Order: sequence, then structure tokens, then C-alpha cells
Amino acid sequence: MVNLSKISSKGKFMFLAYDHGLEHGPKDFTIATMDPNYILDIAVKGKFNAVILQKGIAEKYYSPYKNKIPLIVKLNGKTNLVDGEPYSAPLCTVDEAIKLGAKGVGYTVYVGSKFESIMFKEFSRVTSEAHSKNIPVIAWMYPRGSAVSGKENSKEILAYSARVGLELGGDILKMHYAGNVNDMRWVVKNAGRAKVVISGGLKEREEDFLKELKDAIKAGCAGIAVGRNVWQAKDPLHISGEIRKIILE
Ligand code: FBP
Repeated sequence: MVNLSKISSKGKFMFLAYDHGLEHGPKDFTIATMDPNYILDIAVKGKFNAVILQKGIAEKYYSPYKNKIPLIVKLNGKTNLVDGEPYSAPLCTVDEAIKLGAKGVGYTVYVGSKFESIMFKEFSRVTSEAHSKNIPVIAWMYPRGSAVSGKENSKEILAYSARVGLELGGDILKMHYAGNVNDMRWVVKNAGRAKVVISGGLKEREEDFLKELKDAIKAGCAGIAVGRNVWQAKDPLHISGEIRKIILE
């Protein structure tokens, strides 16, 4: 198995995601959070295990942080401007990511989309290439598309998506929460030896967000890859500390 030690602490993962400019556009940002330096500072001071960036941001902002916070480069993406079946196009190669200093690569797979077979093929190529270079692959295993519409957070569909992530070679699977500990446990079981991290989602009240994280950890999740609930918080370092306590203590 690929070595995960460069992007983990005690086998646990705390990742700060910041690929929202592409996925959602500027609506997620304020003047402060629009600046990648603001996010990179939170990643360092909040003691995250890695920060997740698209290649353009990594190229222009990451070099002063190289020895301070490991980088995961997101290799594919899409905007939310286009309707219809989702497809996340490959935008960066594993080699380019390594040149940028990446210690891991990220990839979204929309399970249930009409385009899933294309994404499976492209993702499989990424896992083979990354593993040949000992680079771990973090897979956003998101059920999405008309075939799974309304069932995106169901136990069965999330468990199926986790299984697909394992079978296609993902090392860490970024999954939505299934809504309760028992259902989430089933999702984690289906991921087998792949690790599951929970995704953050829309900004919530701090206590609701932390309760869900606690439940996810109870269900066997190995950490979190979070964006908005940290960098949209009034005190990002405070909530980072709370996350850290839940995951590592
Ligand atoms: P959040 O914690 O802010 O939800 O970030 C996680 C994430 O997966 C990002 O990496 C990505 O940009 C975004 O959510 C995708 O959101 P959506 O589910 O709207 O496609």
C-alpha cells in the first residue's frame, strides 16, 4: 500500500480544502477568504495535515509554504454553471502535481453520473500513475446525477460509492456523512482498507458541525477534508483546534 505518512498524524487526516473558486465561484468568498494566503496561513497555524489546491493556485501561492504545510493538488474539477449530468474533467497530471510539490493528489468521481465510465477510466489511470510514484490518491466519491438523484446521502448509495473508490484504487475516500453513526459505519466497512474522511459541506453552526464530525469518527472515519466550515468561521483557528481534538485525542 502507498505510504500515507506525509499527509497524516497517527494515521488520521485533517485536510483543508480550497478548490471552491472553481467548483462554486466567488459566492463562497469574502475579500479575506478570496486570498489564498489567508487560507494557507490557516492551514499552517491550524496544524492541518495538508492543504488542497488546484494547480493554478498552487503555482502562484504555494512556494513560500513548501516547508510549512504539505500540498495535495486536485487534478480535476468543474464549475457549477452547467446543468445536466456532472462530469469533472482532468486538468492536471500526477507529474505536474509532483513538480508543484504535491505529497498527494485529489480526484472527484461522480458515481451515478451518465459520464461515470469516463471518470472511472480517467481516475483509474490517475491511481496507477500516482501509485507508481508512491503518491497517495484522495478520491471525492460523490454520488451525483439523475440515476442517484434524491439518494445522494443514502446508506446504500454512499456505501456503493465507497466501494467503487476502493475498487478503483483510492487510498483515502472523501465521503458525505450518511446521517447517522450506524449507516456511516456501513459506508466505512465498504471502503475496506481505503480510509474514509468526511467532507465538510455548507457552513453550519459550530456545535452541529462538530457533533457530526464526532459521530463520523465514532463510525470509523479517519478524519476530515473540510473547507467552508473552517475558513468561513469567525475564528478559523479556534474551530481548527476543536477539529484536531476530536480527530486526534
Ligand atoms: P467544504 O468542506 O467547503 O464542503 O469543501 C469540500 C468540497 O468537497 C470541496 O473540496 C469542493 O470544492 C466542494 O466541497 C464541492 O462542493 P459540491 O458538493 O457543491 O460540489
